[in-house]
Amino acid sequence: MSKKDKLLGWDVSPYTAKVRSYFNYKQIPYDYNPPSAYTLARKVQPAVGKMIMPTVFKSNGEILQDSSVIIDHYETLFSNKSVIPNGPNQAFATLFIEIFADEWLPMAALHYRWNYKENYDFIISEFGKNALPYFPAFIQKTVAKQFAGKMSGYLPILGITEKMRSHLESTVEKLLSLLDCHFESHRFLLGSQPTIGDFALYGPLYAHLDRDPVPADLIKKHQHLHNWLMTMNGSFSNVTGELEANDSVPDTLIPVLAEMINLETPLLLQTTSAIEQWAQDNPDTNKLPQRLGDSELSLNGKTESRYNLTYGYWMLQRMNDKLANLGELSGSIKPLSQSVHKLGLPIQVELKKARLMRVA
Ligand SMILES: N[C@@H](CCC(=O)N[C@@H](CS)C(=O)NCC(=O)O)C(=O)O
Repeated sequence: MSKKDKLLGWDVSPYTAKVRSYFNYKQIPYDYNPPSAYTLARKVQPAVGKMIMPTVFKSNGEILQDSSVIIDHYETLFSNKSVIPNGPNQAFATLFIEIFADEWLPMAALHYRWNYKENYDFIISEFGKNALPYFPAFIQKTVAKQFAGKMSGYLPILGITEKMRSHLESTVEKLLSLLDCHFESHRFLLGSQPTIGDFALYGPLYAHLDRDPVPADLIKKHQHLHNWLMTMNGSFSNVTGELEANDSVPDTLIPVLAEMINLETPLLLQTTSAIEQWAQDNPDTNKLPQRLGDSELSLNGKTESRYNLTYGYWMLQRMNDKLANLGELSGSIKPLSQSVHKLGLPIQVELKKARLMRVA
């Protein structure tokens, strides 16, 4: 019997791609196990609180969920080639990019997958063969449609309605061009070694935007970005370089980071304010709701209402905790980080069974 830890996830899942690429880079031995619907319902949900991926079932019986929790866990076990830099500027840059990739990019990932109808048959087939591997196609299809309905149902929850689509696309195109420009002169975000932001960014860019059939050239037309994606998709056997010296963040990454901060910080601000209010109103409750009312999404000056989701608060706290002992930010990162550092963290939370809990 295999003694390796098991990574449970599907190829269509961005957070699974994030962890898989990380494991490959760190040369962590693992088995890749796409979970069936039965495994998701009977093993994953009872263990981690939700039918969700990725999860890791360790050979010692431990079960881990949340891509960031998984990576943090293995960073303590495999401390060589750490994916979280020691310098505050580089740590801030890569951890914020992780937040952006995990929390903002799902809007783009879900939009391109579900609003381009040409993708539907492909995704239904992927969901079906993963969920019910030994069943006939017509049964796979029926079950897959239920998964599909749930996933596409996240679009309005995130504020991606008809009127926002073209603004989302132009925002994504701009970001991809900025990234392409960066990767023209740098192998990874922070030099010649990947960091956590690379893995997080790779997740949705690969698993949705590049892998889904349509739009076929969204990533591929950006040659340098596509080369980076291919490296992230491989074995990393020829990756031996280092981070930029002296905790510096490449000039070409500054506009990328600035754009990501401009897009994500207003959403985080609405989350932190709502949590502050919730904490005042509910002094005796520890379990935070997943949604605290609505917030406003703004793209190119067009606005739409969306759910004010609380999970991002935990990611922000996690970033702040990691930066706490690394020293002062400097150079062009310092002014960029100000709007992020202004975000208050009124309470301490922890992630338990896919829910945020106030730490007393
Ligand atoms: N923050 C989580 C997000 C995981 C997540 O949303 N996974 C998706 C697939 S990529 C999922 O399983 N969603 C099921 C659902 O939302 O019900 C992580 O980083 O692991």
